[in-house]
Amino acid sequence: MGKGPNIETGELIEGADCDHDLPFCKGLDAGGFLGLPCAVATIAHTTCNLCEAMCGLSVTVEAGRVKSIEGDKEDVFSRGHICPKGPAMRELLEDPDRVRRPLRKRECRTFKEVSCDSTLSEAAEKIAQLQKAHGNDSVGVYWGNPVVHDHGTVLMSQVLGLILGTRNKFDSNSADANPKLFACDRMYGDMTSITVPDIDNTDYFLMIGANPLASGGSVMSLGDVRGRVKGIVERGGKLVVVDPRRTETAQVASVHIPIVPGTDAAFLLGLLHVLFSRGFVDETAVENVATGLAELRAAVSPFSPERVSKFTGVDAATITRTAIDFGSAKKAVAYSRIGVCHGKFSALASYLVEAVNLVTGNFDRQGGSMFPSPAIDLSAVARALSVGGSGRFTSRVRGLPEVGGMLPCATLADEMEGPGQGQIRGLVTLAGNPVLSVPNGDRIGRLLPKLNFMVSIDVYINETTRHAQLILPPRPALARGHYDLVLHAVAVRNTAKWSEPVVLPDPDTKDDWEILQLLSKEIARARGGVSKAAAAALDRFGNMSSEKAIDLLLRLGPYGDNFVPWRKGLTLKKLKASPHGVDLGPLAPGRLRKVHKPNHKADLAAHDMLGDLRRLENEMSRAREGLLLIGRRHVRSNNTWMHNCHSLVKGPDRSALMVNPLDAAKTGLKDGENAFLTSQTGEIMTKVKVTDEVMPGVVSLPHGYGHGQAKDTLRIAGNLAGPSMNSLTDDNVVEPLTGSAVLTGIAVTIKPV
Ligand SMILES: Nc1nc2c(c(=O)[nH]1)N[C@H]1C(S)=C(S)[C@@H](COP(=O)(O)OP(=O)(O)OC[C@H]3O[C@@H](n4cnc5c(=O)[nH]c(N)nc54)[C@H](O)[C@@H]3O)O[C@H]1N2
Ligand SMILES: Nc1nc2c(c(=O)[nH]1)N[C@H]1C(S)=C(S)[C@@H](COP(=O)(O)OP(=O)(O)OC[C@H]3O[C@@H](n4cnc5c(=O)[nH]c(N)nc54)[C@H](O)[C@@H]3O)O[C@H]1N2
Ligand code: SF4
Ligand SMILES: [Mo]
Repeated sequence: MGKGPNIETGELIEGADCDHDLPFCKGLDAGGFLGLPCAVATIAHTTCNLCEAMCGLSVTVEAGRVKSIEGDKEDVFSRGHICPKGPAMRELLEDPDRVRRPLRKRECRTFKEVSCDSTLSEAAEKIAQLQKAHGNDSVGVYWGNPVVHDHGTVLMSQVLGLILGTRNKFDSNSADANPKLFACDRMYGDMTSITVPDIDNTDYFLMIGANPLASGGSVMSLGDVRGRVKGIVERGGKLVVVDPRRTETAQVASVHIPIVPGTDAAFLLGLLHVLFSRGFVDETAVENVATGLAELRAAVSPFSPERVSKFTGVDAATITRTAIDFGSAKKAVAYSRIGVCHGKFSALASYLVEAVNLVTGNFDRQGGSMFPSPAIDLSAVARALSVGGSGRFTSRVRGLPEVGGMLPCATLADEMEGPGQGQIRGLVTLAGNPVLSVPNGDRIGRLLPKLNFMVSIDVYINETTRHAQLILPPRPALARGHYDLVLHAVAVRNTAKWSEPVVLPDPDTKDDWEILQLLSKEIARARGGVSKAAAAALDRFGNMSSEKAIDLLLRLGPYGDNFVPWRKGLTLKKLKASPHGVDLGPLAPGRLRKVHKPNHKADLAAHDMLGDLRRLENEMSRAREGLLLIGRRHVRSNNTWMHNCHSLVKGPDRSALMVNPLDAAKTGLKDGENAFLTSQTGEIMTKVKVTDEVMPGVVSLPHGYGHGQAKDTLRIAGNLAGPSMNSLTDDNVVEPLTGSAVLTGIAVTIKPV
């Protein structure tokens, strides 16, 4: 027993239990002074969970409070790199607007604090009532992006999904990576067989629709983002960025190729055309690792650089040169991300990126595209939880396909609005803000108040959660243990790291894992029975700690000791002894392990993929008019939810619409003035920034703004300028194979206010 800090006030509580084993309590990292009381300033090591870069953080903790946060120079993956959001984790922890206790809505529409137990059982009763009266599908769920950033939430959200037994499950992946995962499924036979660029060893990196210097990298976890991206050019390699905007990444690249939004599939077909026609494809070598080469060659033959040039806005000579450089490089890799995943042809384009790597012999080899080998086998976890696969069922109203058991968020509003059996009457949101994130989010905002019941598991009262009757807040990230279950599986180097909590959790609070666990149990109880699979999942995970789950999965993983104890493999205990992480080595060839097609050969001619070429041909023959809207990310922002941190939003307004000087002149717009931006879906007012950063014909707006509606509960964000980009995007338009949202290349018109 010693002095324990109160996390809310930072005060030391005499006689509070201080045998909680946290590094900061015992001064372990300050030089092994075991047993020092909590009041001693110590440095604890953890991992930032805000983006995919997995940066190691060194956190100075004094009397239970976070004093400062820096990059952890000894972190095996991030090597000291952080961005401004890492230190802002302190503000997230201390933000007076962060929800700390469960809340129930009152008649007057404000919230009141209530006890956790009563909220959980109340939520469960309401859900069970609706499901008993109207069927399981009457309760919908929306899981958001931070789910991926917490191991407990990734696992336990699957259990809650099983308990609810509803088809109406939606997630942010349908506005994110699904096209890429779907392409991997078609190419390699599993949605979790995801290739990442071997950035540390490549000579030529073709980056399409991604801006890691702002985003930290995505489906390519990049510790030390700057070092790794700049490293390509510094060691004499070439970085080529294909993007309608001259982004932060394009500025450090060897070449920037501006492209008309939504046309990447045609650009890639042009590249493939040249690679085939100029003899860069070694047929024998490719046929050792892939099937369908002849079909692919035939399919790309109509798409000469000359033919795709007008549509893509990239001249034929540039396409030809890029293909020749790629084909001639010793080790080259193509990679695409959100700019491609948000296009109308997102799945096809993502597939063609894999094809470029395959036909040039850069698949599954050093410096090319490779499969990581994480300490926890994500594919095995996905199989065990029946995640994976697509098109096994479709949505009720529009018949859109599921991916990984989840339906497209672009049809969430339809399922809430469309009457009949299966209409959503109750909603559970988990770490998501669909009002700002989903295409035509305003429509979701109009429908949420009409629900019979809504419960949100979230840390803020924001544009979405303010409509809930109950809000269940989890512990903040710094007060819980952390393992990157998902991100290690898409990392450019194999590492593993467990992070202990760095501040003492308030004993009255629960983390996401516990909230989901208890809610699942309460629902099962209130319903008086659940499906066999759900009961089995609850049986397995319902009483386990999330730490225990990670230990188990590590032991079962490829470096674990469960089956071969004498190998003395990885366990949680061993990871705990290495607070800067454990390096498991560079990426290594993995085709035999990861390609689940006949003879472990990738499929270059999946019929639905090549079948989509006809739709592309149609699009290419259509006339285009007006301006095309694209999104953007800034290093000081994170989707919709980090604008309440003063350190991140201070300084210049970053929400303005970027307009090329030529378009500004045509439309009579001046820098700094306001303009109306109109699409088929809606109209917003925005400030204009005239800049040649964006190519002519394209305008760029960041997503994640539009906080005016949550002014009372997000006191910093609510006063920021900036509309929601998703007031303009159209929920009626989706990529047809995956139902993914189309969030780039939106036709808009603009006029001065
Ligand atoms: N126009 C346009 N739309 C887009 C995009 C775009 O580029 N342009 N990007 C898309 C992409 S890639 C994504 S991933 C989605 C994101 O879509 P969402 O996931 O819906 O949005 P986020 O802003 O990530 O919302 C995160 C929510 O989780 C809460 N939260 C934060 N930490 C925790 C936690 O530890 N536990 C819990 N329970 N809650 C927490 C926050 O308060 C917030 O409410 O948006 C998509 N929408
Ligand atoms: N700072 C910060 N970091 C983040 C996030 C954040 O909001 N802020 N969000 C996180 C999330 S959820 C994700 S999914 C990742 C995303 O990570 P990235 O994929 O790197 O995302 P962006 O930075 O938006 O880069 C996308 C780029 O695509 C370009 N683009 C738009 N349309 C097209 C097109 O049609 N074709 C081509 N070729 N390019 C196009 C845009 O101009 C933009 O530069 O970032 C994560 N990290
Ligand atoms: S790049 Fe920034 S937000 Fe991403 S993990 Fe590192 S510190 Fe966190
Ligand atoms: Mo995302």
